[in-house]
Amino acid sequence: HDLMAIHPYNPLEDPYSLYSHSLRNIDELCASIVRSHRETSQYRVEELHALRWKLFNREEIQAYQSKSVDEMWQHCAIRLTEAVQYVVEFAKHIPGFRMLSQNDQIALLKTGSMEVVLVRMSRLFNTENNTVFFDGKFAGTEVFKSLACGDLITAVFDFAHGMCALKLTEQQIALFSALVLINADRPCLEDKGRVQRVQRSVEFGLTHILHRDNQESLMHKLYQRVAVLRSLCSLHMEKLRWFSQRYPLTAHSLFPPLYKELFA
Ligand code: MHQ
Repeated sequence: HDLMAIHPYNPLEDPYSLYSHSLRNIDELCASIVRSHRETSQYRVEELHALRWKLFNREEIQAYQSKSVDEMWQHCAIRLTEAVQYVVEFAKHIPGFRMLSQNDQIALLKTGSMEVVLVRMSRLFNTENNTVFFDGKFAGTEVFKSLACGDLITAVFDFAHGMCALKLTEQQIALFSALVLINADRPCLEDKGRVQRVQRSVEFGLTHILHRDNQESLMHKLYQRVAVLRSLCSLHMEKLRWFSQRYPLTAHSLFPPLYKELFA
């Protein structure tokens, strides 16, 4: 598998083993998830804020719009795959993730990595002008016109807008991303019980920080966002099937191997 190298099991590193359960506290769990998010987040929020004024100009937008459908799909598939690779790194440092079987790690990433990319995309979103940081500048929906999937782009931008409205802190985004990924209800899990234990600890961590931030009412809103994420991902899969039927050669030979492994 391209996805990751398996790590040997070490009970001392397992936050759910008898050794460490009583030692590790919830603050430590949250701190490692937040650290992992920070170290794999591609761009820091302050960095993005400083770049807010950098918009694509008319000629640059024109250049994206005059790309062929398959050229633009390939381009976005590469960008999306880069973002997924950072999410894989993030996952590996969620306490408990590496103690799952390799098959279960892959099953969680197959269904969850795209969802986490979309959660993270809201950090790159400017609600003032509905643009997202893409290829070094802020891009509106018109930049993605030649993908020929306007409904998906609109839905993705709406989702980012809705996430921004929640005004989450980086810590809340980190814990929410971990919760999106570690979901015991995903299909094809070998050891559902083990995933459930990790999921409960992450849930507990998120509850803990929301309580600390005096924002417990966010929990309900976050679970509503999860339902939207599911529908966005099935729309993405639907568009990919449409694209692969039309442009089988591009989909087969020019898409990144990891993109094919995850979504094909
Ligand atoms: C970047 C920021 C970024 C910006 C835009 C064609 C295809 C593979 C899928 C994001 C359908 C389109 C894109 C906007 C759709 C899923 C596209 C539309 C990381 C990548 C990311 C998040 C792009 C990912 C792919 C998105 C969501 O730093």
